[in-house]
Amino acid sequence: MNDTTSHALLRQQIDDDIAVFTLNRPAKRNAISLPVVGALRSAFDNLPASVRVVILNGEGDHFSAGLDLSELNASTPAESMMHSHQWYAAFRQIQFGRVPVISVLHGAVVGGGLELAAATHVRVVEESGYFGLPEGQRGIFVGGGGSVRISKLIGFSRVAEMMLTGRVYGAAEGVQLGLAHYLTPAGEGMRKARELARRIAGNAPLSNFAITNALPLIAEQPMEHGLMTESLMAAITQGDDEAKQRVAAFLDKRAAKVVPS
Ligand code: 1HE
Repeated sequence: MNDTTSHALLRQQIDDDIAVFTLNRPAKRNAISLPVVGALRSAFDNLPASVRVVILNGEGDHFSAGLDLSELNASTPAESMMHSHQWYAAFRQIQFGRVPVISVLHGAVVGGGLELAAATHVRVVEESGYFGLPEGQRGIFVGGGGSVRISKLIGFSRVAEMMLTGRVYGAAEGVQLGLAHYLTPAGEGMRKARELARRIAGNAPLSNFAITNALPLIAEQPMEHGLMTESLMAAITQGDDEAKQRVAAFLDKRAAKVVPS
């Protein structure tokens, strides 16, 4: 199947087992409005069963300028809180959905754009990419899960420093810190993401699910709980027919060995 949907806000291209979702609001630097949040949620809620990996990128010169600041005018505290909860619901579908998500980052990856990137599992940044949290300058606070997710990536002290001083990290620095995993030259991010997506799609789906869904929960658990959860997840994945076939293939010398890259 090769299905391209030119949704106004989120373009969707589904090519068998890999879906490419593109934030498509370049005139506003892919600022994330509630309709964008809704489009993301709907796209991740309705992933076709054939899809094994999603790649998320942004149209134009920037991945995302973050929260659509025009939505902040005239909202009450209660409305603002519910606004955040709509982001949480959508980003939950990204982080804890059925399949791994790779983001391709370039240009501005700031505020809510960085919060969105932090909900993805593998992050590729092109050399034009830069990371910032200008909430302090705007007189607001993170509200898309960043204080939780970005703090888990780089530690709350660095998040605090970024927000307090408006410091912007370049692409290479972002990789060193753990904001992204791979650095590529300009225009090469999608090629790298597709290469990674092919590898991820080649894994057993149950292993991928355990990695994206169980691992972050285990990291939060007290040690003995974590070990128990791990052993349960290990038993479930190992009991799956696909695992048995893959292990047998290795023992019969029919499967690829681990090779240094
Ligand atoms: C926007 C937004 C936006 C651009 N909301 N409209 N995010 C920020 O504080 C980042 C604000 N944006 C910028 O700093 C710059 O726009 C960029 C560095 C990203 C890009 O600069 P540039 O020169 O390419 O574009 P521009 O001329 O600034 O913007 C083009 C248009 O996009 C312009 O609208 P126009 O109608 O005048 O053409 C901008 O107003 C519009 N635009 N960014 C609304 N963010 C869940 S809580 C999360 C909290 C946050 O994310 S705080 C961080 C918000």
